[in-house]
Amino acid sequence: MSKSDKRSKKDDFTLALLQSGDKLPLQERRRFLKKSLGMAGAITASGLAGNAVASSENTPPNVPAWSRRLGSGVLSNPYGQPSRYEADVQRRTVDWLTADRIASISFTPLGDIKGIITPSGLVFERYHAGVPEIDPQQHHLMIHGMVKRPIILTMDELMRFPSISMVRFLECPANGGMEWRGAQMDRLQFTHGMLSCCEWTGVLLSTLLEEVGVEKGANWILAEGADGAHMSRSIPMEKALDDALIVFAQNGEALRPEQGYPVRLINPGWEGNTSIKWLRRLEIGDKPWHHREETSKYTDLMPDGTAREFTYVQECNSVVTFPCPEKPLAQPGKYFVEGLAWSGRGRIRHVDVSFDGGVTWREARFTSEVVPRALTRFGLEWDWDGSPALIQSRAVDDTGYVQPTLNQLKAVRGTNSIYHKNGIQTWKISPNGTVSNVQIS
Ligand SMILES: Nc1nc2c(c(=O)[nH]1)N[C@H]1C(S)=C(S)[C@@H](COP(=O)(O)O)O[C@H]1N2
Ligand SMILES: [Mo]
Repeated sequence: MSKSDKRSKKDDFTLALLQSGDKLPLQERRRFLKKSLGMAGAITASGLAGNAVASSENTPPNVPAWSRRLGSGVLSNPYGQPSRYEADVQRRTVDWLTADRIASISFTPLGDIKGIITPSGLVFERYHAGVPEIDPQQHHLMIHGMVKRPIILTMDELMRFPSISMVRFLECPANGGMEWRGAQMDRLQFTHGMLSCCEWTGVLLSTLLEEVGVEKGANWILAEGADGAHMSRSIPMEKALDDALIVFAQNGEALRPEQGYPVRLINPGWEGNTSIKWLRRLEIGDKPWHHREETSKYTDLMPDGTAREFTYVQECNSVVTFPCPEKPLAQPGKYFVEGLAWSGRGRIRHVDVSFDGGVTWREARFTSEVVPRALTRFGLEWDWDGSPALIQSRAVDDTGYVQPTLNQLKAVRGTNSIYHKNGIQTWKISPNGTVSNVQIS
């Protein structure tokens, strides 16, 4: 039997469509419409009730305009870009948050992202003195202090060490920090978008420490950036010997300038500010440095007036990404509610979702791989009857830590903090399907 004989009736029909070049003859069209009406029942059952297709020249069974002409050729876009119809999927900033864009933050559009990898161009950006333009030929990484063989590495030399890749989230501890005293952001992008998850490639810091030979009593490492802010953080040796990574690539390509090109530190699961970008210097010492970025900033003011220092780990957190303020519900019916969960301590073990503000809970299922210290996607079916709802998610990690309610968190932390707000998020669904950011007491 030849290949063409194997072709099914359906293929013939498709072929007819392609060859007809224009509208179908009336008879064919009726036959097609009958078929699609037959399908309507199935569509309803899957929750797409009432999806009225506006008919146009490009609506099936017509052959759309773009099938009747040739497309653009290879290399019309040597570095691929998203479709222009996706132009709304972009990083955004909140102007009142910062005085100017040199020391500012832009947010990841979490509501638009699929899967668990954040495309490089959508990774939130945070910097204290703008993005330096660094020629990798002129950039070096110096490792010195309490070591036997201090070195100054070129980027080529760095890349000759054995490298590894890992998918890990990166979160600024200020994520959600504008809402300790009440809800005020009107998009998921702004309530939780200081968060991304990439595949990072680089050399384990432990590999480089072996190369330089750490002296006895050396327990801390200062990481310093080459940007105008000289962003510097003290990293305990334990983390350096565990999974700290000296990263030169992200999602399969060189780091983006915004993310620290040509080299940065990634401390998986730890507050983003410790993951020093444009890394130029690692100093090995016997005590922490108590630098500006770990005293005046990135400490947590507690209710008793003391401040917590070195609060590195990003605790277990989660958020519903659909529905969300920028993705409202069109009408009552069946939906697949989705969200993201993550924990700086390891894997996500369990996620529950509530539709009544935390009175009752239903177990969600994972819809992505469950990778330690990475974003984990979850989802569950929901039949919305059109009545008001309060949607929440609550994650548990593999240490058994349960994501707290906002009130539980405030009972311990008060409301003077900026950082490390991992309380349960509430979205309020109104009968007209709009979604708003609320806090419930
Ligand atoms: N050199 C340097 N490193 C830096 C910063 C900076 O301003 N300068 N910002 C830090 C902060 S506060 C965060 S949250 C992360 C953000 O990383 P990203 O911009 O790749 O998302 O980088 C960290 N590393
Ligand atoms: Mo940050």
